Amino acid sequence: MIHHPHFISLEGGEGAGKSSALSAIRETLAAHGVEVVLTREPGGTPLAERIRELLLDRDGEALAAETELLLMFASRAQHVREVVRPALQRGAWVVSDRFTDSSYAYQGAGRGLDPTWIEDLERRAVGVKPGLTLLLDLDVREGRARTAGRDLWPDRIESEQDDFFERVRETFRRRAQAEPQRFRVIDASQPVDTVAAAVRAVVEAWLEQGR
Ligand code: Z5A
Repeated sequence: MIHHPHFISLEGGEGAGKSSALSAIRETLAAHGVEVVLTREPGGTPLAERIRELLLDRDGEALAAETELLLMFASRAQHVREVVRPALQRGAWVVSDRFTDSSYAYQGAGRGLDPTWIEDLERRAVGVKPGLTLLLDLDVREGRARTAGRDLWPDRIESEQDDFFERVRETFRRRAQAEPQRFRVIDASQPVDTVAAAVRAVVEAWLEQGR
């Protein structure tokens, strides 16, 4: 498993504020004159975006947890080969809105699937980890309150209950504790500008460390 220093992922629960954090990461990197590829999961390539539609469609056939996990990894395998690796190989930085940590949190803890199965898929189908992962940590109810007005038609995963999202949050936090060299946890309950400043400081420190 390669930890690539130019690969950054952003994780967190619903409504944690990933959109403005992504902008802060992109602006900080761009100010240093590097090429930045912004991408997301599930998705990031035309085929992976089609898989995303299957995954989030709340009106379609019910998805078995195992199907959901395998579709997440089908999307990721394509994304890694078509976007992530080629960009890293040409010297660009890649910033992904979610990556494999989300599968441990949502399909592992949320759906109750065996994490050793996820580890195996990660090793065989992905092979790369972000060097840096920013976790926007936020109380579940606060996050859901933020998106309540926006999500009049919540997607399949957003329609889950609070206990599902509590397990997701707990797993992100445990993973961050277990890998402090990769994760930086940011308190996402702070005002938008404060969160953005914290994100910029983390990325600046990461760039400095890589010099
Ligand atoms: N998923 C999975 O299950 N397994 C996997 O392996 C992967 C993903 C990769 C799609 O992801 C779903 O796929 C996701 C996990 C699952 N499902 N869920 N739930 P997504 O990233 O597209 O969906 P999301 O996480 O639900 O995105 P989101 O709800 O849009 O969250 P966000 O990007 O963090 O939210 P935002 O748009 O930046 O902010 C939400 C609102 O809060 C907005 O009105 C902001 O103005 C407001 N906001 C933001 N920051 C603040 C602060 N600091 N204070 C007050 N208000 C704020």
